[in-house]
Amino acid sequence: MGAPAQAAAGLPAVGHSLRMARQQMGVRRTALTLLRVNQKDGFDCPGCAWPEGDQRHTAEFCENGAKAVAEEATTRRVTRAFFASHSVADLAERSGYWLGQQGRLTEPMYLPEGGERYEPIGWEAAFDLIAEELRALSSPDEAVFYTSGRTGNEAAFLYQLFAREFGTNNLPDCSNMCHESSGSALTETLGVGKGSVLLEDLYKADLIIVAGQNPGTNHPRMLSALEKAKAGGAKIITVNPLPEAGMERFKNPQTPKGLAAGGTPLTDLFLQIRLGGDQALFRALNRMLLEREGALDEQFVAEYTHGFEEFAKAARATDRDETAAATGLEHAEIERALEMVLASRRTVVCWAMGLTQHKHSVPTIREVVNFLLLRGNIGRPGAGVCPVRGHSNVQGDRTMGIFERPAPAFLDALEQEFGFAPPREHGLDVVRAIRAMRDGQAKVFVAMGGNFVAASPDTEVTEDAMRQARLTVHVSTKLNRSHCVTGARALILPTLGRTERDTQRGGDQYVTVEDSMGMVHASRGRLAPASPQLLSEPAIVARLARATLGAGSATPWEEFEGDYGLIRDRISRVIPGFEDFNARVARPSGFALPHAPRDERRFPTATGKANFTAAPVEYPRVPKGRLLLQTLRSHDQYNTTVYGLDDRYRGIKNGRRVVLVRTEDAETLGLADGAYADLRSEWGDGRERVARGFRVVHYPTAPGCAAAYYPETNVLVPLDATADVSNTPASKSVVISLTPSTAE
Ligand SMILES: Nc1nc2c(c(=O)[nH]1)N[C@H]1C(S)=C(S)[C@@H](COP(=O)(O)OP(=O)(O)OC[C@H]3O[C@@H](n4cnc5c(=O)[nH]c(N)nc54)[C@H](O)[C@@H]3O)O[C@H]1N2
Ligand SMILES: Nc1nc2c(c(=O)[nH]1)N[C@H]1C(S)=C(S)[C@@H](COP(=O)(O)OP(=O)(O)OC[C@H]3O[C@@H](n4cnc5c(=O)[nH]c(N)nc54)[C@H](O)[C@@H]3O)O[C@H]1N2
Ligand SMILES: [Mo]
Repeated sequence: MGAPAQAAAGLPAVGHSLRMARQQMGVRRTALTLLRVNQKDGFDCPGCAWPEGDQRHTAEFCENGAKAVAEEATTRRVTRAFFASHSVADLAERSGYWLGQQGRLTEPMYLPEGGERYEPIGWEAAFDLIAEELRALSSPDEAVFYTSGRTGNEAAFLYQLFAREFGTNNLPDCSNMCHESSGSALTETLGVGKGSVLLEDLYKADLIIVAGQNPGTNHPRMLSALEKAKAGGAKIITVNPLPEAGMERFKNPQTPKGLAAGGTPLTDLFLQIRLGGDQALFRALNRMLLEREGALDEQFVAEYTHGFEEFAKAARATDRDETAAATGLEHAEIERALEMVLASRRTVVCWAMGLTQHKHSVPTIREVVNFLLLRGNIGRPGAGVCPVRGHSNVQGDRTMGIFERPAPAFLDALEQEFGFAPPREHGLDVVRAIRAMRDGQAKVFVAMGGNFVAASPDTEVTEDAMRQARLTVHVSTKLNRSHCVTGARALILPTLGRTERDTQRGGDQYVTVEDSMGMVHASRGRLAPASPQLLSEPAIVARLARATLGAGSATPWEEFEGDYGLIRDRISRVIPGFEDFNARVARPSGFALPHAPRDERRFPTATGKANFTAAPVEYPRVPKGRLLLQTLRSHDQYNTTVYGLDDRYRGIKNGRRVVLVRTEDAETLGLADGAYADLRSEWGDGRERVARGFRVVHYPTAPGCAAAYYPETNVLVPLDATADVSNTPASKSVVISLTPSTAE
């Protein structure tokens, strides 16, 4: 443990990324690969969903993007000999970090019922086996088709098409655990469940509020955008229980000044809020705006919105004591924020998991919308909502129909185009899928990427649920925990990554992705595949569909596999905004999807207007002697993939079992800096949830709050502790007790 860093990026970041890349790929491959990241003729960085913009640097990637690329383009390999020498029981004892370090998967592997190790299996035998299990189900709804957000648009479209032709809407995805609360809140209030700003809008903004997000680690290229916005005169308010290095100062590795000097201070006002206090904060700001003469954009409110009176009544009733209790902020701090809000004509609010993973996340994000509506900050250049997405194509997957609650219009379009009747009942999301497996109602689990058992809440419950399944199938690039905790039978289907050349009958293929701001563009891999036996994701889905649906399907699966352009033709006829898809995506920068509120101040909601909402203010109540725990990412991981054991910006080295607690709180509990403690979750359903042997780190987080890394702390997040409406696990507000213990 050392002192937390005061600045992010700069030369150390360049050094770290190159060292990590060299260890995995060697010098030549490192240079060839990294120079292709996010270039117009290259591949989309598998790191995050932050957009590229039109002017690109030769090195258009960040430290963590380089790690994501190195993780995939590694020259290490997992072969059949590896599986022969490691039983599944042996693998289940290993850490996620160790599993990932073994390298790329190279051929399909099968774990037979009662078997101790995975054995090689041919592709056709693997598809026949899945088809046989699927057809044996008493209802298609006994199958679950999960997706993680790296899957390209073409594979995602085919995957949902297959699931629906098979007969189910059971299409849970990582979004259910991620930005589902944003989608729910934005669809209801603005009519579109996506962000309303483009990169240019950030540069035009007067004020950018970054709430519940750690871009220095999770979206490092966003720091360059914030730096540029500041150069154009924008102010930045950061709302976070933790002082995060990236938001303090940024040393841009793309500029000589950034490399040499102290970098740019980004945050003008830091509001160190309590976990879960954001709805109260925005409500308080809204009340103050209502009280201030001339603060509202009255014309906008009158012309474009609905529900103002009811909202204003609720907001005027806001109580100062409640705001203080919920946020932990001084009234004067909120007043300073208010002055900055009033000085701004164009305001953007950016957020990520700090706002989406609480019980009251949906009303929190609705309150952000109220805040922006009051001053007409939707559908104006330089203003809007900016939920910053995680996985590089998570937004695109949803656009392609990966959703357990598809809109009727989408299903109508599928029916029209493909001539079958898609199921209309809603399917299972992540939490409901776990319950269904636990209760024996879902029996086959297929995952298009991801690491379901490690990413999902309530690890023990989820792992037991997985073991109840008849068959679990994972389409993966790397080994992970989900391959070790399986149903009665299991398959690992190895697939191509973004960086790799994808050659089909119709020649070399590219795929397309959509970034966090609704820009769609092509992604082309150049590296030779990690093994000649890999199949692409579209090929895997197409072959699985043929094996399962057989002559019963009129869909030309084989042709789709040979030429992804044919898939894009179909997408262009089913999904609005993709007209003339093949031609438009051939342009070097791709194209922007339409967004009615942003483009024309049109709000396709139930009322036809932008909706103000008036929910009661909620915030987590923590019993005396307990802390509120958030589970978050270190600087050296990508979700469940651990790159290394350091969290450089937070000053933590060589260990992940740590819990960050404010000094005064730790001392009250009798826990010295560096002491060991057990974390016990308090949910009250009689089940013990403990994470043992964590080191306590005295750290300047907000009072009463604690932080520890995910996925290790998913054992503490109860399956039933979810956000209202969106059903997202509340992994940023877990009530815990901390008791002294010893190292595990
Ligand atoms: N290198 C790297 N990049 C990634 C990922 C990765 O794991 N590694 N993951 C990707 C994915 S899928 C996602 S979704 C994104 C995640 O990106 P983030 O949302 O930035 O990820 P977290 O680490 O969960 O950080 C949550 C941040 O919100 C703050 N926070 C927590 N609770 C609250 C709260 O109640 N109020 C406020 N105001 N702040 C709060 C935390 O202190 C922290 O700074 O990153 C994506 N990019
Ligand atoms: N407690 C807690 N839990 C959380 C969160 C939290 O903040 N706290 N965050 C949640 C969030 S925001 C998310 S998005 C989820 C993430 O949940 P997931 O998306 O399920 O998890 P990842 O760790 O991103 O998945 C990594 C695996 O994906 C596979 N993979 C990588 N690239 C590819 C590819 O190109 N194709 C295929 N087929 N497979 C590939 C590799 O095998 C790798 O092991 O976790 C959620 N869980
Ligand atoms: Mo995410």
